Amino acid sequence: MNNIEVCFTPNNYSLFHNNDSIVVVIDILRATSAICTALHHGVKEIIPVATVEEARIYQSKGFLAAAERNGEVIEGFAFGNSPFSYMGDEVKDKSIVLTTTNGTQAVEVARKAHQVVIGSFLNLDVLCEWLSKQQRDIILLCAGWKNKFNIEDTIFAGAVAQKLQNSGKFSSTCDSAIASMYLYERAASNLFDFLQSSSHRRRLEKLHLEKDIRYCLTLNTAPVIPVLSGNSLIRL
Ligand code: 3SL
Repeated sequence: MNNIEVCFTPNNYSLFHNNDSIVVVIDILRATSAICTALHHGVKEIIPVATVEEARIYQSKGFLAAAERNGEVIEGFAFGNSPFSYMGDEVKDKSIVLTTTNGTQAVEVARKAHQVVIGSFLNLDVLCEWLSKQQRDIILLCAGWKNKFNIEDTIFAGAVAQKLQNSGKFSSTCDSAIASMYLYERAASNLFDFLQSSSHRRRLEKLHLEKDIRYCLTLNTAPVIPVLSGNSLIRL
């Protein structure tokens, strides 16, 4: 029986790290949803970087680069974090450097794990099916918001934890995993409504990004598993 744990914020990750575990990085609104969308729509690789400065260095070497902070595109970059920016012919077969407020920071802290994969509602079933065959402990790492807890990442962690437990191959004595599953059970029938008063839904709505929120909460529309290979996230 393998173990599932949920880490609510990147700054707690050192308490969970284990060289043998698979880490699933989760930033539902919107980084990990954008990454799944990109690889599903034919982007060759996403190179996640922690800082805008690193993204600018890649950009100066000719890379296509995307940068977001606080939900907005940083001046001088082609685009930010909207999944809709990663669907067209202009990004197909391209390598894209990406930095975001929380999602790419979470990838950074997990780099030394046995394997790092990306989770979102857009790849929920295919991800769970793959995880259930790996015979490894799983850490579900929520990107949160600037190292604070957030609801949407936790709900997704609960969805994965519940599916893995139902496979009969995993168990959990981790209170954050148990709490995540309770939250998912309450939210599952209408994710968008459940998030009505959540901080990031409100933040993105102020930026007129309701369409992005609704898309990021759809199930299984980008059924790929992005995996960290060297410095790049590629399709498994
Ligand atoms: O924090 C992140 O990585 C982003 O997903 C935040 S936002 O949705 O672009 O505001």
